[in-house]
Amino acid sequence: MQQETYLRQALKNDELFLVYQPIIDLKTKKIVGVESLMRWHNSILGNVSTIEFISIAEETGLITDLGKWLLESVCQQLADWQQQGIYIYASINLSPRQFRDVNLVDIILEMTEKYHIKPHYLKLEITEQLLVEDIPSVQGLLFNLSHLGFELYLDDFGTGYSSLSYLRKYPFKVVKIDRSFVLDMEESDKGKALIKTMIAMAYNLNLSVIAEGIETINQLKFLEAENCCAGQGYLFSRPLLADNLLDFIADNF
Ligand code: G
Ligand code: G
Ligand code: MN
Ligand code: NA
Repeated sequence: MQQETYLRQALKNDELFLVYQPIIDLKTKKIVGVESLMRWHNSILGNVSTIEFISIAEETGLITDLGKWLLESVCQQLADWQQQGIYIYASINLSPRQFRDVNLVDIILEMTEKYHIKPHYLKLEITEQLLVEDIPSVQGLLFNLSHLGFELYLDDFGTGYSSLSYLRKYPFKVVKIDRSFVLDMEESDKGKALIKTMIAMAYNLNLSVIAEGIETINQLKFLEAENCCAGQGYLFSRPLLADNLLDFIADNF
């Protein structure tokens, strides 16, 4: 397993970096936040797909170190933006495996405090995969984080088994409608009905909604008509390097 060996050195060698995909308020059309996405470029392997190296990191436990690096990098970036008067939030993706580390809350607190970032500016994206096993310590961690002010976003919403009970049981603030639903929406009336229902349900539960994978004007118009609060996707922007994000913000803030 060659990639694992390289991944172990990636942190030391400064081969990981982050890109940020704008999250847009669909009413004002302004950027309100970004989703942070990890990238890896190795001189021998080239660009390794994120799904690929994240899954290696999960299997090997390297995800713990990657997670620390991610938190520090994002907090540093948020501090940098705030110094420039740019107050947007950043979300990060957390793997189930990271919740096995009881220090997760401490690390999040340590990094946000080190860079003077208020919890409100760091959103935590988790998937149902974390919740299926129904582990008490996980529930404890999630409530802990939520009470501290770190909002929980349910990622890939609709793709798992029983999202509805999770919405009742865990302190989510936002559901992120998976891009497969946004894609289906244009294909069929059933697809449209599904999105409508998901948005209405979220609002009835006092949750906010972010639609993912918006690629066309038609998708956007439909989501606007359903009062979907926020969205992200190639129609607005691909994930960007921090420098390029500044240009995007200059036009959309
Ligand atoms: O845009 P992208 O190809 O990066 O996303 C691929 C997948 O990898 C998505 O499911 C995304 O949630 C996940 N992912 C991206 N960055 C991170 C990260 O920093 N940590 C974790 N755990 N997952 C990530
Ligand atoms: O699982 P998660 O939702 O975290 O993954 C986000 C993934 O979606 C990333 O791989 C990101 O690059 C990708 N993505 C973001 N916007 C779009 C889009 O408009 N279309 C497609 N096909 N993928 C997108
Ligand atoms: Mn995500
Ligand atoms: Na998703």
